[in-house]
Amino acid sequence: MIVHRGYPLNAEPRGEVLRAAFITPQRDFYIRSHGTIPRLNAADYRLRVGGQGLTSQELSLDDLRSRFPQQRVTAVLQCAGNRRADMGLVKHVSGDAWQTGAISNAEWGGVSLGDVLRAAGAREGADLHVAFDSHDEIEEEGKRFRFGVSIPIAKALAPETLLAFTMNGEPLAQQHGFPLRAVVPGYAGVRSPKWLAAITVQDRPSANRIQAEEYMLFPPDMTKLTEDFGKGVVINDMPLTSAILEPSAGTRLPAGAARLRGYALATGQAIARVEVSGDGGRTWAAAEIERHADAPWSWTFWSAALNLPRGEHELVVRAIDGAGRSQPATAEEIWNFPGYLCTAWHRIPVTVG
Ligand SMILES: Nc1nc2c(c(=O)[nH]1)N[C@H]1C(S)=C(S)[C@@H](COP(=O)(O)O)O[C@H]1N2
Ligand SMILES: [Mo]
Repeated sequence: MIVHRGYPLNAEPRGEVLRAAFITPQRDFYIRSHGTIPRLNAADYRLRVGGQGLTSQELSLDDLRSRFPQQRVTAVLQCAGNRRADMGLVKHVSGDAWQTGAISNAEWGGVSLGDVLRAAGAREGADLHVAFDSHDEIEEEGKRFRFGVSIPIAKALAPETLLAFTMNGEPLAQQHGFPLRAVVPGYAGVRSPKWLAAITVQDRPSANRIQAEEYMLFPPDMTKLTEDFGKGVVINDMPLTSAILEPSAGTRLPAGAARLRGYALATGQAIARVEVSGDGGRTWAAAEIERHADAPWSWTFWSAALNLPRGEHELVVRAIDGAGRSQPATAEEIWNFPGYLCTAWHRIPVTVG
């Protein structure tokens, strides 16, 4: 793992490790934490559920398992800061310099959040939000608080959204939210809270700092000094993206055919095509789709062979979705000071010969 920070623990797998398995083993799955990693006891764990129109309840893990049907969903979790390092090459950005690995794919097992909410009396309502409170303690800019976020109730009731207790058939590891976390497929990783304490249906988004002041897309002319949360767009759905995981940036390759491998991802949609370039994006060739997403929230693995002459080259990848949309060419045109949603064509320098 590339460890960006030991506390709070933030680490990502190296490209070739991430590319080695379509379903990422827990030991290789990226870790993004904002504070403590709580040690919770499964036997006396209770989840509080309540809020507007709901009968308040406290549910044990056994209650969840016995009262609701088991669900499994294969879904990518991706941090909104994935590939922030590329945006930092344009101009300074705040936050950890994630490379291409603040993303992983798992088969999540648990119960449907919608089933649990409906059983407590929840009904769809245009302006309702589902707020999550977690057990971990965070300290930021002199303030101490517990992690909390929210999602619109429509997404909370959607069939893909889970309360998960397993990853790839094993109990969640402590750093991934043991014993229970939410998994909100297609949304930025931040909306999938770990170590859940309480779920509340309410008429407004969570007032927690993580929801109200972070993970927002700000206009390009805004800086930390002129920060205005009223002008931020809450990051929920993740945009189309792709990356080269092999070779890694700066590699020296033998002359001849080079093999490129990576991932591509479109939220809840199929990837129509992946294209690669060996000359900085002047000419392109179609990559092979090595493994289709085969589930709406999973990623696609692609690979391509490029014949490269001796010298310095910039390898590039971009993905195209079913509506013909692609990614922005440069990080410059999407730069924002917290370095979120860096979905520019992924470019890596290599030397051949
Ligand atoms: N309670 C809690 N949930 C959390 C976080 C956290 O710090 N605390 N980090 C969020 C962010 S920003 C991301 S990207 C994902 C990362 O999940 P992982 O560490 O299991 O990969 O968890 C989200 N859920
Ligand atoms: Mo994140």
